Amino acid sequence: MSTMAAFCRTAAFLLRPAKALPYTLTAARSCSSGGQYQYILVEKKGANQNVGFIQLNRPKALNALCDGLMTEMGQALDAFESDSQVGAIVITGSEKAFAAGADIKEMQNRTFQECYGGNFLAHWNRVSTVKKPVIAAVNGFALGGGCELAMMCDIIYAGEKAQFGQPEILLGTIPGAGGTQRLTRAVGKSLAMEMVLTGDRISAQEAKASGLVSKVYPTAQLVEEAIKCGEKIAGNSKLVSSMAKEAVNAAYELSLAEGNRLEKRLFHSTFATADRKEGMTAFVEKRKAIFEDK
Ligand code: CO8
Repeated sequence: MSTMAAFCRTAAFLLRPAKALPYTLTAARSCSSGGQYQYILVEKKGANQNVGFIQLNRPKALNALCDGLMTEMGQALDAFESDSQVGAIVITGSEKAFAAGADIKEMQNRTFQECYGGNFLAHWNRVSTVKKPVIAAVNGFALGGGCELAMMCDIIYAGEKAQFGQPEILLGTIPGAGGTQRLTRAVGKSLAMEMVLTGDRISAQEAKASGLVSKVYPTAQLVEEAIKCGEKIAGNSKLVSSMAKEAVNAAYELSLAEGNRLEKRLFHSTFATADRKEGMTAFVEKRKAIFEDK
């Protein structure tokens, strides 16, 4: 760590307010990111301030995912990941657009050599490696990289006017951040093929029917509902939630036998936690469990 970075961290710690404020306002963010976020709004939500909240904030470009935005997204996720108060994260956009895709203007003149040599947009992957549960609250367009960003999250809630699509084919390219893989696993081969090969979009209702999203809400209610879901998750043991997330995600990677073996090991591991003991004891004593993430 550079001397300046170390100084910033120390100063941020000393200046830290007693009650956590939105990250956009804290000295910690100013130091570690070299200024306030430019492309996203970041704060903590919920009655207990235990839901990390990231709102994409490039309204004029319909939240097109430029490199700077995704870099900031990674920084915000890193901060929430190491914040012991935060037990779930919500990512949302605006009512018009969750995100209209990777930034086409930024990509327009790129060469193969630049993309391949520089591993173009590899850092997008950060969204899918967060250990804490992440909920996408999708209003409006979720197209191309926007749809892929939503699918990197663990749960997708949609506003009733949301539209999902992988229109890369219309630009002479194909999805590059998991669209062909995650969409196929979520909605099945026929619909995924149709979307990827035609560029046609599906509605929130179709997304719900096909299993891409778990709930559909009126537009204005969506974010509040996603935060409520985040609060519910954050009220459980954060340690055990991460284990549950790891186990469900393994279903995408492993054979049934390997997945069941991993699940069993993680299940056994919960017996090494104080939270497992507390959860079962609270049930027997007919009281609400108090989890301490231990
Ligand atoms: N990139 C850059 N700018 C965009 C994008 C985008 N993806 N989408 C919209 N904008 C800009 C427009 O250029 C316009 O800007 P300006 O006012 O300066 O001209 C502004 O946003 C508003 O857009 P529109 O005027 O087009 O708004 P409409 O309401 O008429 O249309 C649409 C909305 C239908 C969403 C339309 O904007 C559209 O089709 N956008 C492009 C959608 C698209 O093709 N997305 C896929 C992009 S490719 C991709 O995501 C690949 C991901 C690969 C990731 C790889 C990781 C390793």
